[in-house]
Amino acid sequence: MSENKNHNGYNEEQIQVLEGLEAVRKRPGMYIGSTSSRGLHHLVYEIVDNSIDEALAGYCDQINVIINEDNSITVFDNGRGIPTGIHPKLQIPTMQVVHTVLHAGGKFGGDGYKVSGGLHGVGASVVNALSEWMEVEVSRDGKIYKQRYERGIPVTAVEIIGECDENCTGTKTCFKPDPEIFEETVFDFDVLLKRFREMAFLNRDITIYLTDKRAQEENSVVLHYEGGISSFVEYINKNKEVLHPEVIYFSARKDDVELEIAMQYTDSFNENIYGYANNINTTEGGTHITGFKTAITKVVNDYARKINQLKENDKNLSGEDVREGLTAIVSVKLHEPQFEGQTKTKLGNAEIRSFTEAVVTDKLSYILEENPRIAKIIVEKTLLSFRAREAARKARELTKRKSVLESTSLPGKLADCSEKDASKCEIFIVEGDSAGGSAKQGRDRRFQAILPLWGKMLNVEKSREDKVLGNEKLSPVITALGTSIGEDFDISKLRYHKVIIMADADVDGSHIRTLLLTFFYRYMRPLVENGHVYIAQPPLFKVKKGKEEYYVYNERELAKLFKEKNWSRDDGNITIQRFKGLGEMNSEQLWETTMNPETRQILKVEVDDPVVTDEIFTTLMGEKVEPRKEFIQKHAKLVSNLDI
Ligand code: 28F
Repeated sequence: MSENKNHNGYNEEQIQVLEGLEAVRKRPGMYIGSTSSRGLHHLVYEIVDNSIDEALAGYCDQINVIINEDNSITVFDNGRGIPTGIHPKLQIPTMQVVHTVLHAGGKFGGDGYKVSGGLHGVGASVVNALSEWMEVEVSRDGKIYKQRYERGIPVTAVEIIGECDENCTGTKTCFKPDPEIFEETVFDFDVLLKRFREMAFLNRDITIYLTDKRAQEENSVVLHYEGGISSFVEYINKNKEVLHPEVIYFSARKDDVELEIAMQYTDSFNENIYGYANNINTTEGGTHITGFKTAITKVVNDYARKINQLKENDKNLSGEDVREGLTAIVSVKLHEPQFEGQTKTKLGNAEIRSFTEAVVTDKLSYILEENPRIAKIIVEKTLLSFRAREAARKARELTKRKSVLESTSLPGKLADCSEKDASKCEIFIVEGDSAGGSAKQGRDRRFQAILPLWGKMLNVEKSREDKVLGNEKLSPVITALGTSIGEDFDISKLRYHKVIIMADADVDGSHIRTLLLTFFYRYMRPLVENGHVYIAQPPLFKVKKGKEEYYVYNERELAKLFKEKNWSRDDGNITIQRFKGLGEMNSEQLWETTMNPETRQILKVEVDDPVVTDEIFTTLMGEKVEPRKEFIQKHAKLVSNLDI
């Protein structure tokens, strides 16, 4: 510790620490993505990641996460416990360094598996800076050490508060997110449950205990899956029709790289391939996914030829054909992951591509040889897809003029806008001709296009691409957006950067909205992932009192209006009109309340977790009725005005 201190008694290092914490509190979004509910839950992941790192290093197999009554969080593990000795360079206890120096969390340098990488690796010091208070207890060397911080600044020294068994070691961190930073400080049990269930699937040796102490009856779950990522595939497929009962699993290790793959085919038409690098969901893919896809296409083609299902001069089955209906987890653990891409979720390590390709080629071909029954099922499924795609292609060739993808003519029902710069344009996809009519009248035709929906909407969850292209309700949407669908999807051809679904606030409206979202998610996924899809929020009520007129969007706002105005519901001259359908508003009202960018409220559709999203679409739109009934029964309790 250098002696020279500035006037308020801080030395060089301490000033650097204070500046670091200050930077975090000034721009928290730079460190945890946002200060919304997503950022709030990120704090828990950062702390738990440190326990996971300790588990990946082989020293911890139990992690406890507790949501306390005051919405503070307690996490503790049975690892070695953060070292409490004086840090050689900074001359303060290492335990204090880990929690006050930015990015000091790099506890293993290059020689361990670190969950943290990219956005994920901000470490405990950022959580500390964004917490009203944090208390850390370390048990090691037979003693219990404790330190308390407030908004990142130590308010006690590292003190010994007790003794413990020599072999009782671990780290316990309690923290309360700072309401000065976070708009929302209430944790969502289900959000944490989904994430830690995923962690338990990905790390079969770890048990995660998640407890919610806020409700009357304490809610606690134990997350531990012996089957690891095979159990993960079973979990994802639980509401799907699987084509072969057993999950295909294989793994390999070379130097410090560990690769695990689990896969199982279903009768659905979409593919669900999830990649992970050091437990981080690589939503933008990367070299492990490329290697996997290249290899399975080759192996399935070779096997199809071997059993004469593909003749000598037949062309190869495409990757898309081979992956139709496939659920797979590709999990790789490596010491120096390079995360690339917009959201730092694309694995860039080149050596992983060839490694994955070699392992899959070697292991999967052996498994197909040893299991001809499963192999035959896979080849048949792939051939089915190939033939359907050929049929769709031929249908397109034959009806090229009319085909929805190449036709230059836009759908007759589209009222286009004059602006040509797509980034300034919006398209409202409107349910029903009457609403479509008033939307056309009410809109600003410079940058707002209207496409009224008509005809029978298709549930794409159960349909292949050729049916989708031919559907009279969807083909105008495909043509109007201009991007094509599936493998041909090209976001650069998008004609409107806001695609706004405008449907009635009733059951039919919700159904249309869900069917459209299923279509966008299954056949135009990048449209959703890049944040182009929105949901219009028409007002639910119009409240009139004498000359005064208010549009209100939900029950909560209605109650707030009455409270602010000190009105009472049985006040005779007040009238409350409930809008059941968009058609009940004239074009001015529709413009003012739902379309005018200055006054409207639109909801951006965001994909938080692809595994959860797939599960919801499969449950709500898939073949099996039972899971849908369970889902509705479970969630219907929470819905106030459920029209049955
Ligand atoms: C509830 C949150 O933070 N667990 C942790 C360890 C263990 C070690 C460690 C952590 C900084 C630079 C090393 C112990 N013994 N749970 C946690 N468990 N950090 S955080 O080291 C951090 C030091 O280098 C640890 C030997 N090596 C590492």
